[in-house]
Amino acid sequence: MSRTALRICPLCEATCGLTLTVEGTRVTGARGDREDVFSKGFICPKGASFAAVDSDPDRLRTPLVRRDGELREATWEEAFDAVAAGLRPVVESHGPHSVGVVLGNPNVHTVAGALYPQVLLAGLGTRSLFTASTVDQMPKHVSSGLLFGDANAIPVPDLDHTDHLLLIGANPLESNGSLCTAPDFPGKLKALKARGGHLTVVDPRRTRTAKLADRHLAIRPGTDALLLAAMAHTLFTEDLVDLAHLAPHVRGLDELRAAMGDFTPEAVAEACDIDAPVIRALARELAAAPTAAVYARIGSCTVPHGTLASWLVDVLNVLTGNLDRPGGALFPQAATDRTPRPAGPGRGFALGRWHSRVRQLPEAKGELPLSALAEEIDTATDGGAPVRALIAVAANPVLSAPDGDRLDKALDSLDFMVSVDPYLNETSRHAHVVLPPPPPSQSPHHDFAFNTLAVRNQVRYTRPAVPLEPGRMAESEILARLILAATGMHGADPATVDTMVIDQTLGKAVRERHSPVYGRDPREPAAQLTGESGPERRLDLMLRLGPYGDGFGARPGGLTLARLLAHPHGIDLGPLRPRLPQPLKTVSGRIELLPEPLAGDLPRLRAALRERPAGLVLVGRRHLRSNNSWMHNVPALTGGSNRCTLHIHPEDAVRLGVRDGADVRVKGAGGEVVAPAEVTDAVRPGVVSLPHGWGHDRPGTRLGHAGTAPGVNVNQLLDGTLLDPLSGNAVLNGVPVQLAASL
Ligand SMILES: Nc1nc2c(c(=O)[nH]1)N[C@H]1C(S)=C(S)[C@@H](COP(=O)(O)OP(=O)(O)OC[C@H]3O[C@@H](n4cnc5c(=O)[nH]c(N)nc54)[C@H](O)[C@@H]3O)O[C@H]1N2
Ligand SMILES: Nc1nc2c(c(=O)[nH]1)N[C@H]1C(S)=C(S)[C@@H](COP(=O)(O)OP(=O)(O)OC[C@H]3O[C@@H](n4cnc5c(=O)[nH]c(N)nc54)[C@H](O)[C@@H]3O)O[C@H]1N2
Ligand code: SF4
Ligand SMILES: [Mo]
Repeated sequence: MSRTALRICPLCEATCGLTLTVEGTRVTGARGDREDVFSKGFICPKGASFAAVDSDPDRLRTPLVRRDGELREATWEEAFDAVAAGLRPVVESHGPHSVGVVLGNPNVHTVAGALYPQVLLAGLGTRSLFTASTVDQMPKHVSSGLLFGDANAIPVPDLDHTDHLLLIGANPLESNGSLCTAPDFPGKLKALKARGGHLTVVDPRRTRTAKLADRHLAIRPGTDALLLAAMAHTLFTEDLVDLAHLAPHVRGLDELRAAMGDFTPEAVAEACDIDAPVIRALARELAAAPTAAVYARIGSCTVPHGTLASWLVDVLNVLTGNLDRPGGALFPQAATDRTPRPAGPGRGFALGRWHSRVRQLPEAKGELPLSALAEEIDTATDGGAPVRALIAVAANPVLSAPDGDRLDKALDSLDFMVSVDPYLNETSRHAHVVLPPPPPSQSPHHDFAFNTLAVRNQVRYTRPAVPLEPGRMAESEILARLILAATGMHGADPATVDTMVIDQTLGKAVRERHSPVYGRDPREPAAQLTGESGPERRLDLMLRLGPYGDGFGARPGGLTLARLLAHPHGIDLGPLRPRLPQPLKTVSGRIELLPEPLAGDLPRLRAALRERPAGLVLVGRRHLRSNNSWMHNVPALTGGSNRCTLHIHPEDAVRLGVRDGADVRVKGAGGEVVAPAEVTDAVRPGVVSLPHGWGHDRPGTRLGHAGTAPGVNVNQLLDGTLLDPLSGNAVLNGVPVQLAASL
């Protein structure tokens, strides 16, 4: 007997609703849920392969504990005993900063990843936090922190309504979108064109997204900040600046005008390899469009001027009056956002409140650069203890961060390491304890993170599609028990973690004037909470205190978990709406157009006006049927065009004697790799491209299929020294490399 069950897809940021086919306790198929209020039936090949991803036989079923040097199957009790015995002595002898925490990308795709890591960090008190954000979007957080006073206030392009989209360093036809949650991003771009809108794509590669564009500019990698500065310059000199409704909320316009002075289109043209008249045209088109949005993603972030580029994106949205207006770029309002406080000055955003031990790199948003993880383990200094123990949750930095070989050795030298991961892979193979979460079909789903980045306000929640298999433990319980084991409360009831968070949240809310529970006894709303589990009660709490919530009776008819459960396909909360000045938390209460740290970084950008790469530079790429490092073990998603090849332009191939299909040796500062060449004019001359997340040939992993076509680890070409200085983000694109034919 088969049945169907709803499940939001966790495999990328688009958050499509799936209808799963379930036979007994196994998911056997997936199709798009046509009634989903947001995705309306859209699905991509990854979502369609949900069953294969979910039932991969290499997923671990039981915890592994290292005994006599070998990882062996163990009970949960043995595993958590080993975690407590491994972590506590390190904390007690070397202090909390000697325990590192590494959080990977899938944490933003799970309920557990949204609800527990912050509790772990607060309980441990460690400053040694490293996440995938510093190989990804940290520059955007820093620019938002400085501009708006809130690192998480990220404007999202109003894809459904805009007349003009300038899309930079993103390839949503493969990635399905990022920091812009939009099921069927491809369809939305086609609809933009069908309604007479205009799409410009800036990318050194002629991607599938670029092929859709009215205009594609194959920029030289790493120079987007120059291009954007020259566009701002043009708006100023041609008197095209029109703040419109934003005028009362903006500070620093004259200072910004002066700071852009040197960045004339002529001055940047050669560095960007884009003609000055084209740059002027881009600026004029942006200003002339009835509504427009500038949107930039990973190709603009993972570069030497990532924070400046991220800042200039929003500067252009402000200068053209497109920030916070329909059709422009707006701040979403998610159902689990905190109760909006009244508009007014805030505390602002601080950078560099502490520094890494070895290279003295500044923290950003409480994090140290992932590129510094290896040295924080393997290098002794006078300034405190190195990282001696590591907690890795959903992270594979051996492949996703620079110089995996060095990290490999560093991880091997740790006193203790625990990985919460479904796979024994390149990173978790170093752990002393591996705690495997259940597959997604056995986990609940709600997009805490992505609803704050969605092109339409909506809320959806799906309970596990099938019950937990015997012997499995929910990831929320795994993380709650891990928190207890790490903080000296090993063996306590994991439910106490949720109760503690609920008590703290309500205890604070009853003292906040703008809270719907202001002045009430916290025990009274606590008693109203519903839900079958701790995480569900916490979701109920957030929904009820949130902007659409029932305020525990203060706003009858408002959102509650019970109401959400009564709408299995979700609840639509309407299009993005203007929200300023409420989201601003700068000290001035306004948008700071030229914050001091960014002004301080401009001399480096001025110097870049004269820089030209001497040889080839490397950029990355994604494939629709991939997801970072962890989906190469599913046969349905590999093969065909999803291969780890080096894209090289025909002119460069001829010049260097590289033949299509032949192996090429690629050298970078951190090492070398050998990959087959794929000669294609989809990359511009002077640029080669390798995808990331490959290199599945290390011993001691359990990834049967991935090992059959392992590919190479592109991040071995990096040595971890190239960073965007303000955000600590790794430079992964526009990296100098040398090629040689391989013998
Ligand atoms: N050269 C280059 N490098 C890059 C990038 C690039 O563009 N170019 N992109 C960067 C970006 S954007 C990112 S986000 C990072 C990603 O870097 P990471 O987060 O380190 O890597 P992922 O491959 O996403 O996988 C993380 C781990 O999560 C595990 N996992 C999967 N599902 C779950 C789950 O439900 N629970 C738990 N606990 N674990 C799970 C997987 O098995 C895997 O071990 O890589 C970065 N690295
Ligand atoms: N299929 C698939 N989907 C994914 C992922 C995946 O691995 N596979 N990963 C997910 C994750 S974690 C993330 S963060 C998102 C990322 O989502 P996107 O940002 O859309 O990622 P990419 O597809 O890598 O597109 C980045 C583009 O930037 C270009 N580029 C490189 N350097 C430069 C530069 O200097 N300037 C400009 N203008 N462009 C440049 C590259 O050629 C590439 O086409 O995708 C998510 N979705
Ligand atoms: S686009 Fe993303 S969320 Fe939608 S089905 Fe594909 S992988 Fe899943
Ligand atoms: Mo990412």
